[in-house]
Amino acid sequence: MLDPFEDRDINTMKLYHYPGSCSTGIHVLMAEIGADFETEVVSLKDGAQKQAAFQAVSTKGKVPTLMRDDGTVLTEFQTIAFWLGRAFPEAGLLPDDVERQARILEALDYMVGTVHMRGYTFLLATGKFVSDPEAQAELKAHGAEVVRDGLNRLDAMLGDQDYLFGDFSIADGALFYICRFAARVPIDLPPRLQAFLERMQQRPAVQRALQAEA
Ligand SMILES: N[C@@H](CCC(=O)N[C@@H](CS)C(=O)NCC(=O)O)C(=O)O
Repeated sequence: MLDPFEDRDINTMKLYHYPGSCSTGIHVLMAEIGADFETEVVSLKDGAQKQAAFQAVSTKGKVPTLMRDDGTVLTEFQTIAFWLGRAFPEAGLLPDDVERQARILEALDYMVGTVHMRGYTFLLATGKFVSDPEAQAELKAHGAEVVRDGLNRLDAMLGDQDYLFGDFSIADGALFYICRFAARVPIDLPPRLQAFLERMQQRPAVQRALQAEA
């Protein structure tokens, strides 16, 4: 088996990602934290997630995947975001208060587990699930409905705030990629989410992450 720890300084975190995918949300959070980290692109379009080199890191074959500075690996967007928030408290991306933490995790789960997995995935990767054209059309319609409903709910949650929970938090990493995915459908973002997307793109850390992905 290939050794993912070989030839690297295991004191540096490493984000396995694919530009423009959901892993951009974690990339942005890591840039905001400002800690040292390396990145490695897992080329999803070439099937690298299923190949031995990345399977040696995570048999789930998904990005984002984070190898931490002790060499242990974390998967799942919400878990990585929560760990980053707790492990780097000085960055202020996750408030201490348990009620606020619960609400942030609730929003993260909704964005990743529902809007992404049951919305965008059914809409944009329909062929992974069904081959019959009629069933595909039904699944796409279902995915589109979940995405539209999700964007409207998130727009209402954001309201007149700059970020989903007032101050910038780990939830905004997920909202950022959820908003970016809309252009792929394409679906117009509700106005407050469009303004959020533009606000995010003005943040220096977000610009650094996007430049690194370009
Ligand atoms: N539940 C995982 C899902 C992540 C996920 O679906 N990532 C996509 C990119 S947006 C992926 O790696 N797809 C590769 C594949 O399914 O083969 C999470 O929350 O991190």
